Amino acid sequence: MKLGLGLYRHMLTAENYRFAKQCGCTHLVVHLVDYFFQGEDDGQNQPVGSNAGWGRAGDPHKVWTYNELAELKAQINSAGLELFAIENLDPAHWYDVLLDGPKKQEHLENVKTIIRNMGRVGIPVLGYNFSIPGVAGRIKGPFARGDAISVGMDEVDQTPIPKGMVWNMVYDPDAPAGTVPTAAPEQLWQRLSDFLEAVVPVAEEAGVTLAAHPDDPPVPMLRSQPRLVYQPRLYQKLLDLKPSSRNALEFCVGSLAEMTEGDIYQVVDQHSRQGKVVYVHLRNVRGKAPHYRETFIDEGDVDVFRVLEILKRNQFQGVIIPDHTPLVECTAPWHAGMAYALGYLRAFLQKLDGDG
Ligand SMILES: [Mn+2]
Repeated sequence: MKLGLGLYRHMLTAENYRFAKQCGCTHLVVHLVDYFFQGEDDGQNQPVGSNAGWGRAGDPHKVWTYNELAELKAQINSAGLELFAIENLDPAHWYDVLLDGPKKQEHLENVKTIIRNMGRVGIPVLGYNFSIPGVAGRIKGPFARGDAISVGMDEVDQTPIPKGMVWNMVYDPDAPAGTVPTAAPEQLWQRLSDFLEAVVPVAEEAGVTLAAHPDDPPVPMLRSQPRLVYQPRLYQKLLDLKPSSRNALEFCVGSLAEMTEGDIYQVVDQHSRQGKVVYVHLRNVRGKAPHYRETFIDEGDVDVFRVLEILKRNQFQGVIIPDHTPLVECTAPWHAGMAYALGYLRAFLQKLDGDG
């Protein structure tokens, strides 16, 4: 098991690479989508946003190129770290895959191009979240120990999504008035199936693994749109839709633990035994959707050491990252939160692995 850190786009700096290295990480998971562009959040916490979304999506005509990915990888490697995964696609590049819109074929080609570029550069994993509303409808507050600012949920926001927005980001600010029509759950599964059918063969050829994040927050409807993986059993449905070693999971322990069905330890065991866990978002949480709070890693409902023991027993070889943490009050709240979680995880990993 390897320890890693997830970095948002604006955090892709030499200083943060050294921070990760100093905290004991060997691997990075990077976000190339700028969730904070023209948004309300300041980039010092995970994006939360409002009904207006996180911010503006990227440039629809600028799919991530071989050169920029190669340069990013070189910078990370020169800091003594491995670039393990790119997490999330930009809504600007694939909105009509999610919405089944007129540009669907073009947008599937965008995803294929990104996967081929990643394969050529040698970035092994693409994390994605197949969701119309995306990560939306959560609240921020002093929910963690010592009133540390964290994220949670109290009620399910069913405000319809305005046209021009998907995955909680605005891809077309000039879209006509109106809202995105509610899809039927079967339609959404069909869209996922179309996506996997088109993209998995390319991933197989490129040597890139697709890793699916479950719904965050895990509720069956959000912003009047159906969701895919809001209970643990639906993760298996996603895998069964397109059996391939390149169709796998970005395994979010926090989101899975927030689900009302299933047992988190059984879910960890099932998918790590299958070899379907590519990388792990490891955070803690108190409560179940739609009433839960993200907590410090050592204070929620999840026995984190038990999760790590199961992963170890099933010979999980991938990367573990802290996902989100509450903000620790000081001059660098995000970094302090991550350093705290990384130290906690590293202690357990050393104990389990005898890994110096
Ligand atoms: Mn997650």
